[in-house]
Amino acid sequence: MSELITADVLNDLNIELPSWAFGNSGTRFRVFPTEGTPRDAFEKISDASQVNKFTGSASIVSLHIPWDHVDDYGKLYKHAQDHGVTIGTINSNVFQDEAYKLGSLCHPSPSVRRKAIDHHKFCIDVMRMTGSKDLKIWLADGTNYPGQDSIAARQDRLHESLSKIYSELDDDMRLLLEYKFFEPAFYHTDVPDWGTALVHCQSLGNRAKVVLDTGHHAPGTNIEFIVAQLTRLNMLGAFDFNSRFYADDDLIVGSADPYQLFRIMYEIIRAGALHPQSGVNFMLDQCHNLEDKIPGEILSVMNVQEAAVKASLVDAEALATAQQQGDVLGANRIFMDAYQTDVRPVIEDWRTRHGLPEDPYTAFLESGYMEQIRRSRIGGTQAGWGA
Ligand code: PSV
Ligand code: MN
Repeated sequence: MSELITADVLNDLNIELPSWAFGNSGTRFRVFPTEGTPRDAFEKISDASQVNKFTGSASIVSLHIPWDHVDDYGKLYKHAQDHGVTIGTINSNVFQDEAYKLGSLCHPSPSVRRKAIDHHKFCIDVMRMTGSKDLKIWLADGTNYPGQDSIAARQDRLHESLSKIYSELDDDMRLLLEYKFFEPAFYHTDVPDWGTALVHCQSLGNRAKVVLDTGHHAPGTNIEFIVAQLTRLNMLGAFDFNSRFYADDDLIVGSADPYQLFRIMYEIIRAGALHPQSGVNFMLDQCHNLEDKIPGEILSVMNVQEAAVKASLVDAEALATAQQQGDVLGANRIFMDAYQTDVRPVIEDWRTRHGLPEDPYTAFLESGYMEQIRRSRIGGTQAGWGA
């Protein structure tokens, strides 16, 4: 197989980086700051552009509003351009204001729902100012105790609120709805699963799509099945990639279960969804609680690159034949053969051909950028949750 393998599938791969991965994060027990952490969205974008510079596969940055709120979005847009990246998805944040204690778009009070809808209108304005075409909505809405609120009424309120937001979008903008099975709500969550997200998206219109965050499922869930189902319906709008051992751990993608990442990428490639025109965004949604953030993002991009190349090696013809013949083990061996191939040499070759360092991680560490930001970013307030 080795003479035939190539990493050219990477020509199609463009990963969106979350601005918040460059800020401080932690658990509810402690947020440990790191030296050189950005103080604002400008510095986050500068750091994100380093990931693209060294990997060649990450030229889009996703913002979270109000975490990334700035006075002049035109200036931020220009700053991104000057750093060779574009601003991608705008994430609305309706989970940190005092008013949202009992929810946002599903809240029992019309005035709180109105406030949350207005925040989304503002996010749409930010999209217009930054060239973004995707509005991503993840809600912390839900309840902690049975009987606390009507599950059904909350679904009705959700539909009504989402419809109002959807009607504000320009014709070339999309609404991406993210599901998560629990947390921060512990009894029920208002958008807990892909079925609920799908039902709401379908009732909104064809510019509403589902977001799949790999950390947002019960342990043991077959995520690649969901990918296969949503891609066949043309309803998968975006990924939030990360890795987990227990709950929504937000660890570096591919670190806990590289084989799962491979299986997901296989479904993506099989469905032709890796192509930039497919409408599926590949975003990372990670937190770097202990490790340095930029190297953490670089390693994440490298892990996705590796999984994509491996997945592209599955011999489709041989697999189809084995499947038709009911050759259970033969089919599985074809699949595993691709996963077990060491693709690092062909990826290094792809990088060399594209003027990139063979090992982006080491090249970045040797570039002096970390030392420079540690030295220069003195004072101010480091960005983090709630910043
Ligand atoms: C929620 O857990 C989530 O996955 C959503 O995408 C948020 O916007 C993101 O994390 C950042 O907290
Ligand atoms: Mn997410």
